[in-house]
Amino acid sequence: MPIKQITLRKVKMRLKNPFSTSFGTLQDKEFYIIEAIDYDGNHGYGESVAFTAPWYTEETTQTTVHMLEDFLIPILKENVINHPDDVFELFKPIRRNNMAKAAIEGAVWDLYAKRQNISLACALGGEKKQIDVGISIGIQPTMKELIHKIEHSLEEGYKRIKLKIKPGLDVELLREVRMYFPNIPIMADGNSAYSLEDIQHLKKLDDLHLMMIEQPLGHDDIVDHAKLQAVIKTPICLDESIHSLEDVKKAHELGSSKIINIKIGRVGGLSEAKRIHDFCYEYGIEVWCGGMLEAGVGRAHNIALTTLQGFVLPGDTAGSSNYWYEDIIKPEVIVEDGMIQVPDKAGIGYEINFKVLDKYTEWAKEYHF
Ligand code: OSB
Ligand code: MG
Repeated sequence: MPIKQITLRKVKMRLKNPFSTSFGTLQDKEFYIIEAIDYDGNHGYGESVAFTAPWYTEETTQTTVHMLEDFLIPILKENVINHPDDVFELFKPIRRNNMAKAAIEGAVWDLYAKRQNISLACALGGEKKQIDVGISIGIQPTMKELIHKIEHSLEEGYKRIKLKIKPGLDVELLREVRMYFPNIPIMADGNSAYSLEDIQHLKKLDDLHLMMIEQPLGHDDIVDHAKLQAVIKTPICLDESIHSLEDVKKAHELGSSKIINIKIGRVGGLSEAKRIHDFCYEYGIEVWCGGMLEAGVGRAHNIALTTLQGFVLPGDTAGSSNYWYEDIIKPEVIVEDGMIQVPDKAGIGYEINFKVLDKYTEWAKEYHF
């Protein structure tokens, strides 16, 4: 799979609505689009997901470009790649920096699928033709706005509602939401805002029949989560704590969670994401695809991954219009009746909308191999 050129683009796009979590508010998304070009004129695309500040994981947009330019692109240049899985192996000597690795590996996966003239979903072994979709709603300024957002999301057909919580805006808030919507599928995401000292408080969540509570405790913890899971009925889902298949195996052994949120960027790419999926499928651990407020390229990768059979729960792969006034792909990702139809065209299955991409591109650089 000889690569002729890598193009790196720095992109900045404003979200329609600021997104607030227990760790802060995000208004502008800055990311890189990586394009891998072969000698036959095929173009593969990947998108980086790290934010500008390291509050979700340690990576940032700046660490991403450092890794790409000074380590990862040179490794691709110096080595022969026969299959996208090789990229993960080649990047192994570089510790962590999973989001930077995933961005470039994603471009290679798309290129690989396009060279075979098959969809990325098919290249990964996914068979679903449509996927169920949920929506993640950030912390809202008032209860009225939150209820309004939920109503709107239900009208659009989203199959489960994820609400961000933080100390002071949790049990009471969810209880009130439950009074308005007694039966809808709701889950809560704590984004590591709690500790074991909150155990009595978190136990109160059990009365609210939530689908799950996502990452309530430390961003790097699996031990305390196991202690919490032992005393609450609500299933725990790990997000921030999972960076690899090894992490999943250890969390499973300890009983730290019943569900795993798989994010391609957080685990270092599609190859590892697929391995995690395969392990979870074998051991009966439910998985779903998480989101990082991606633009169209990253979203397309998430959709392809979700076609694997073990993705039994709706993911955070909402439609383009939930995030952007205009997306960098065409067609944009559309959610109908809470589902996305998986494109069957080669690779990610969506065209790049260069008119939009160029508009939001701050700079671009080419690396000739
Ligand atoms: O914890 O899953 C999270 C967004 C930014 C950082 C972390 C998270 C999220 C989301 C939104 O929940 C997911 C999405 O809609 O892309
Ligand atoms: Mg989360």
